[in-house]
Amino acid sequence: MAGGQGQGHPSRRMFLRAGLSTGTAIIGAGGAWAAGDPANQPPNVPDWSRYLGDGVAVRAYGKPSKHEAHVVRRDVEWLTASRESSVSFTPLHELDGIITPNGLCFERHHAGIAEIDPADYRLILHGLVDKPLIFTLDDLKRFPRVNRAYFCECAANSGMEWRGAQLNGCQYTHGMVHCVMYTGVPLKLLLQEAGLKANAKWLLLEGADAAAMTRSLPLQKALDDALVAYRMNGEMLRPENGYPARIVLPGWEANMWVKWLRRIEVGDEPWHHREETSKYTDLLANGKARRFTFVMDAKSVITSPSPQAPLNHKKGFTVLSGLAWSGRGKIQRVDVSLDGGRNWRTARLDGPVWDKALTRFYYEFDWDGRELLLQSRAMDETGYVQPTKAELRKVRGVNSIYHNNGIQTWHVKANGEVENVEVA
Ligand SMILES: Nc1nc2c(c(=O)[nH]1)N[C@H]1C(S)=C(S)[C@@H](COP(=O)(O)O)O[C@H]1N2
Ligand SMILES: [Mo]
Repeated sequence: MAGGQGQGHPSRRMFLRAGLSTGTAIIGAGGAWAAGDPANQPPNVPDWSRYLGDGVAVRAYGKPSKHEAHVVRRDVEWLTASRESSVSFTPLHELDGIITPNGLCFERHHAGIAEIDPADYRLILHGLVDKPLIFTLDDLKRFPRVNRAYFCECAANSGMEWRGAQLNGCQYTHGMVHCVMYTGVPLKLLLQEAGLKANAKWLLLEGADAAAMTRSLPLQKALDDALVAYRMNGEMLRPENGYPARIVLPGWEANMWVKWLRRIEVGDEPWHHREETSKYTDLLANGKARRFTFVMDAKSVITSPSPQAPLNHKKGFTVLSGLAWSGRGKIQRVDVSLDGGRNWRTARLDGPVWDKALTRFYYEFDWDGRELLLQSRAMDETGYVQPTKAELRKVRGVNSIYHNNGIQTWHVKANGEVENVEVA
């Protein structure tokens, strides 16, 4: 029967084509039904049902459908001084659930991606310890390991929005965050193996990239929930995310999540390196810079609709979706406003609500086709409520870049287009 139904029933197929091309609402009301090739649509037998497909192992490492080729990390030209010291953003508007696929996790490097041969990989642990140690990757894999999903957010996420609405899309305004399931060794176990001296208080974490990125870490966090991770979402870390091992610091700013981790020094005070003095500090209105702002406060964003994910129906049942997270624990509630913050309704959390992980929320409503000013507001289990941008500026002034967790507003126009705006 390879001849197929299309050829066998020409009159019927022509009728459907004619019906669709005149725009008659045969099925549904949306424009989406008119799209595509009617020859492949019911009741016809589509092309892809007529031939055998690729066999197994032709695609030895699976990739997304070619129709999803637009779902990629993107950068912003004016933020890209050089490829080696730059950032690419997670396409949040194209994703659902809470886990970020490995190939779509935003990347931020200061000196490009270090290409490390795992056979040559070494992690040195020294300083105020009884017994300095050098671990190979195999050594790390012989420690008891844990699996935990955590969000990782650059402190500069939304930083370009501090003085006003700027970038048109949640990929750019909020896409310096990802959430994957890490497999790794609790850092505490490595420190126990080496034995801490009584005066140990801080650690220095150093990367093996050409930037040798370094940050000071309070010992308390290291003994609490820090991991030396080597897997993300089951497979080994991607080179761009620190292969073969990186530090994971749940809820803390991503700059401290040193990738390509090569050295941990135990000391009794912080080192005051570049990334914690010149960078990753917040200049306040009084001219003083706030330092060591480790924790990422509760934040949320509506990922759809959003500027890169406009509404393509004119009114009716509409699904609003977004993400919320907090460096202080679990998300307790997310509220959504359709009118720029005048009225709030409680969104529906769906999927696991995990400690310091992205949390997915939905709000379904009947859109009357009029303009909307969409906002979301996260609350975490400590009772902290995500502030408005105005509230943030009142406390922090306008000189900041980092730690902008203000409420985002999307303006949905009557034609379904969406724009990044601020409401007074
Ligand atoms: N060794 C090293 N670690 C690093 C960096 C770096 O440039 N070198 N960048 C930091 C910054 S600023 C961020 S935001 C995160 C980004 O992690 P990701 O690339 O996995 O998203 O890594 C951090 N760890
Ligand atoms: Mo960062």
